[in-house]
Amino acid sequence: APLDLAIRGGTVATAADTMRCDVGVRDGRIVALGDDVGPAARTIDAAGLLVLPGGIDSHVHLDQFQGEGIAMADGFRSGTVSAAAGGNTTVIAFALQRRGESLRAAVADYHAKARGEALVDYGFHLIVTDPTPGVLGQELPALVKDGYPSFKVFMTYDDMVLTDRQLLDVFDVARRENALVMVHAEGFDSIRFMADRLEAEGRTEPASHAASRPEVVEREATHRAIALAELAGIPIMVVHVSGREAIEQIEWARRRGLTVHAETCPQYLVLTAADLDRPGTEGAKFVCSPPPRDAESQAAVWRGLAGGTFQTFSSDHCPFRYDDAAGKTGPKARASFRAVPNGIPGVAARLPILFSEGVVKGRITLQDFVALTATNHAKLYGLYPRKGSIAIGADADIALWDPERRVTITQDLMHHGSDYTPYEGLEVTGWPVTTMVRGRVVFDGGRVVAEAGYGAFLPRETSGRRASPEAG
Ligand code: DUC
Ligand code: ZN
Ligand code: ZN
Ligand code: ZN
Repeated sequence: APLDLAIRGGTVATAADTMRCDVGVRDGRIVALGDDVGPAARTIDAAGLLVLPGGIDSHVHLDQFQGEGIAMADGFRSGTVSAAAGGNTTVIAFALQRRGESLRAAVADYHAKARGEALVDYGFHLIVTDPTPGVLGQELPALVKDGYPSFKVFMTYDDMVLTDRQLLDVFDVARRENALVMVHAEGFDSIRFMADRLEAEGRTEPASHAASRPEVVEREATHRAIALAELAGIPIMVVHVSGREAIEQIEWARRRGLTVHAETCPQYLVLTAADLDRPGTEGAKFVCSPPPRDAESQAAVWRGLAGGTFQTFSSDHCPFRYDDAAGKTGPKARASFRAVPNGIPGVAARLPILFSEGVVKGRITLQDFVALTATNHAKLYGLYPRKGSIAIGADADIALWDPERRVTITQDLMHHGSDYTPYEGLEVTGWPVTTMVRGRVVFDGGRVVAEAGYGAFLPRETSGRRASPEAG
């Protein structure tokens, strides 16, 4: 039978190779790769373009409960449109357990939020905030088997922080069930101590957000998370690693033979703490946790991306409206950095920033780029080999990428619900022109071309069948 689709004349890049070849698609899957894949009902001319595995962003927050009166700026519709606009074909969002709530109920809630809304495929990590005996003994083991083999835990925030004992109890479930734990490593008491002190000194401006959680706060928590994981006998994933000091802890753990995976994000490459110190309340546009650091830490993050310290590069897309952050949530938000919600949008900017600053500037290879933005996400989080590569049998999840297009990042190109982008004005080379999910073009030439709800939920596999990530 003829193919449904042939992508002809492009250059295919995977985590292992770059090759000139055509791609044949039938029933949503890649069924042929080669010089001549034969007749097809439809042809896309990819001359001059890279044919990349669609981006997998394994760290995005969509419609996640933030506390009374604070709304996230993207639900599953606008958030996945933004993802597709940025060349992504899969996102893994979070299902947040609220304290006192069953984890099962939380998962049902987030499915309801996503149903009929998503443009790209999606999965859920679980955020465990209340590890009761029922959660540890029944809910988590059952949910891992149902396709949620990864949990995030927090070492800070009033309504999320776990004690060391609770972390160990969750880690122990992960060990038994072969799940992967993602750790938010910043120390709760250290941050409160620093924030109280800054507030007492009248230092309530947005820049104090960064001052209240310096690198030592992240370094201490990273070290503690690694030690607890060693004690429990599990690998961990340290998410949103911001700079030199946390990297040193991760590299130290690796030298000890421990399996510590690490993720970093665009804000740690192109923003610094000085951005939080912009005039007025403008700095609130850059409030995320951990905060961006300094030029020395940016250089350390680049070394970690090129040298294999980091397996994944994610956006940590966590969108709010500046008008809300700076004003609408009331005088309190203006009155103190402590009231500004923590998070910035980035799902549409992630790939262009890493491609331009990394591949074009010669800091990482094209193969590193593909591993860091797609393949390793699929491998670590149980989606490989269906997702994350261009290979026979894989879903035809593809970003057609113009490696030479020069673009200035602006708010209107992001297609997200935030009313700003922290990357406004950044000039990049390389841009996604067409995004295809399971053989269907969903975003093309700056426009949505498939209906909301096309994106499907992806149950994921546990680490028993999880492939190892590419070395960097
Ligand atoms: N952690 C995240 O992963 N995202 C936003 C805020 C936070 O603390
Ligand atoms: Zn976090
Ligand atoms: Zn690893
Ligand atoms: Zn996050």
